[in-house]
Amino acid sequence: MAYDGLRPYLQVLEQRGMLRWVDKEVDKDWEIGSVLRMIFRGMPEEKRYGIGFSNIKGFPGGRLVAGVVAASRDMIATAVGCEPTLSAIHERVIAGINNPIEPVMVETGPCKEIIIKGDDVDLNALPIPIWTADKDAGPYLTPLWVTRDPENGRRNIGIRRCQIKSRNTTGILFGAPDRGGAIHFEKYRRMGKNMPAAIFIGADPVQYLVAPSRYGPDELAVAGGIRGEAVEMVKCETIDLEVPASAEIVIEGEVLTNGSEPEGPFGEFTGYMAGGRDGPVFKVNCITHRKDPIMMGIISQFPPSESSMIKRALLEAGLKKHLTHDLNIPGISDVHALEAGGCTAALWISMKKMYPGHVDQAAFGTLGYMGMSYFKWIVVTDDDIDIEDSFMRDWVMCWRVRPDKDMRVITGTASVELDPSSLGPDDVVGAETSAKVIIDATRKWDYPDISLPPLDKMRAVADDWDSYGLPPLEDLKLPKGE
Ligand SMILES: Cc1cc2nc3c(=O)[nH]c(=O)nc-3n(C[C@H](O)[C@H](O)[C@H](O)COP(=O)(O)O)c2cc1C
Ligand SMILES: [Mn+2]
Repeated sequence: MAYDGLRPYLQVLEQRGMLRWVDKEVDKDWEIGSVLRMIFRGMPEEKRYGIGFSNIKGFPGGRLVAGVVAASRDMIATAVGCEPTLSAIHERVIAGINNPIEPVMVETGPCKEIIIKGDDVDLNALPIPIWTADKDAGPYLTPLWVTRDPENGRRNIGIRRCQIKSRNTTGILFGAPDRGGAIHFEKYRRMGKNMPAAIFIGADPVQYLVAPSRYGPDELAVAGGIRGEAVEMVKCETIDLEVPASAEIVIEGEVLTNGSEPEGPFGEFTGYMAGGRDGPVFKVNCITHRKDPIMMGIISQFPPSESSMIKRALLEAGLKKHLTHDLNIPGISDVHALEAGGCTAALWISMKKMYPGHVDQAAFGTLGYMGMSYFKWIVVTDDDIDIEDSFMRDWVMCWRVRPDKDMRVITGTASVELDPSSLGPDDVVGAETSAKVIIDATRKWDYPDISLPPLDKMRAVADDWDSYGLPPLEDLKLPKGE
């Protein structure tokens, strides 16, 4: 069943104990971000929930929700409508990529209930929080940006941070020049034109989940494929773009291609504060919203976070599909992007190695798909290893890798400015470079058997554990195998 916007989805989350409302008055400039942080610092993944704030100081009647897209795997499964396992999520996403459903245009929708134009536009009327108190340059949205390629007309959506600067201006961060939105901006800049852009906030959660990924076709068509129903779109008021009809809030305008203003710093998904240099300005011409709009944010900053959770599930799915279906690489068993790296710095692949070059094919295929700024570390190991298990990953690094032969460093590659190791203290943005390490952690010959009792014997004992009169086993880990 597809959710027709944010509200029916929030109802389901609430019914399942995955959304709690806070009635206590909270200060959006320090408190909301700090309360939300506790979701990721104070409880195990399976217990996490999203939070709604209904009493925001200075915003009578205002509401804000965050952590409602990807606080946990169960929540992502609720959003895409599948069983709460990572493999079911991957399957659902891959089915959506393979069977996209194009969005459809409708005349109007709830996002047009209130229309504010010209001098009446005031971003400060919206309860937009400061996420990392005392450190961020100001309030930030984490919205979905819609732009169109000026050459081929293709639409793109992507999540980008958006610093509120005045009643009608914001910043935008193009963190990597190889992304869809950044390429659009560069094309407009070369044409000497400003880039029309629309932001939407508070939509069907699937739209938030697909936006940070790189699926090829229009992400909204992929969202349609995942939901099993087309996303309904309406025309913007002031620009030639379309936005989802059921969005809570839409902000229309243009990103100026001449001139820039200071942007940031902002607490980033890497775990560091980042930015605090010049960046483009988004000039807002029109805001449309529902009568009592619900503000929505994504918890990013230090991992783990909603940002790392989204990227993990959705990016892994796209990568698996790319390696297996598009590049036709045999034997790929699993891929796992590490949340400590915000799911963009370190990747593990497990596979059944079959021929010389097979490991490289998987590693370089990954770099080609993700763009060269992603994944500094790629480790490829055999399919007997559960790469979800951090102890097994450490074991593989200790006993399946010979450092002088199995590790390859590729120097001078692209990177992102958000990675402080990519820039010296005096380097200018754009000068960042980094390196890739590809580790072949597969067995290079017929390595000895592992020193555990045979699997069938361990299973027999585990199955009959009660008979030994011992307390129950906890977190039993058996090797992968038949
Ligand atoms: C919560 C969140 C915030 C993000 N903020 C930014 C950002 O400010 N700038 C950026 O370049 N990418 C950001 N990203 C990553 C982009 O969404 C990602 O690179 C995506 O590919 C961009 O879309 P595009 O390729 O369609 O342009 C963010 C991702 C998430 C999940
Ligand atoms: Mn995109």
